[in-house]
Amino acid sequence: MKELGKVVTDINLNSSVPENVIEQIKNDVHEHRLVIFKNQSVISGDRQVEISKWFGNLESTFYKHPRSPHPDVFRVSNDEDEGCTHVGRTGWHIDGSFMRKPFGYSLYYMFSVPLKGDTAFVPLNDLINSLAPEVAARWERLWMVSDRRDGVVHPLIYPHPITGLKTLCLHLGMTTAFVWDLGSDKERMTERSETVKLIKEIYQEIVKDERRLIYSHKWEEGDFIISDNLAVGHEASEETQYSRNEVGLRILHRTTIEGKHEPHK
Ligand SMILES: O=C(O)CCC(=O)C(=O)O
Ligand SMILES: [Fe+2]
Repeated sequence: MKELGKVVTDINLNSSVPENVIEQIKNDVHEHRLVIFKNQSVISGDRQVEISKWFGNLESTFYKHPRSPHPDVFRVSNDEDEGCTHVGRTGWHIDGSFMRKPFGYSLYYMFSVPLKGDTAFVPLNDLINSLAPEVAARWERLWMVSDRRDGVVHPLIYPHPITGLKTLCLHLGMTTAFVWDLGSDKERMTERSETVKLIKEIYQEIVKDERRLIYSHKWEEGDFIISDNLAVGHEASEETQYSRNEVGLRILHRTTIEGKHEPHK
């Protein structure tokens, strides 16, 4: 199992980054699924948007908090006067699973670093490879139905559009049902109780063996993370909601890049 994430210490994202280095970063994002830039000085909303554009067009579906530094920056916080609270706490997910084409990349900059408040990431291909064959075979027969917008339906397991590696389209907090065997004569939508059971099963597979598949990122001053959103699931830890008085102010700036691919088998 390849370790999740590459740590980069020799790039200053505030200086102009040469084209060939940008290409290398893009390759690294697909190969390592997370690229973690350390020791950045303050990255403005405008600069985060510029960096994000290396990866495509921004797509901003979130609530625009008045304190957001840029209309395309989602401002997440543990203080509702500073940003949106309770984000990413309803379950393991990829960003934009409610879209026909989920976001290709998510970029995260911790503008104000709290004492506690990790973001946890799980590599989805590793998760699939860790499943018992019987479980993998069942999951291959499932499609998720989003509880948002028009209730888009995505295959739970599908090949990543760029790497070709199997990945998951999931949101354990925003799935209203699953469909078994979509498009076949065995097609069937789950009832609530079966939906809940499947969500629990997926959750258990993610956290099994003392969370050995999970990388929990403890944020440090100057961290900037670019993720291959289709290849890693994530969840905001419980500590992300601890109060400002207890752990200090947490402000995360997130940008998301328009997906180019509809997940398909
Ligand atoms: O607050 C976090 O650590 C992550 C929240 C989240 O899921 C997101 O910003 O997409
Ligand atoms: Fe998220």
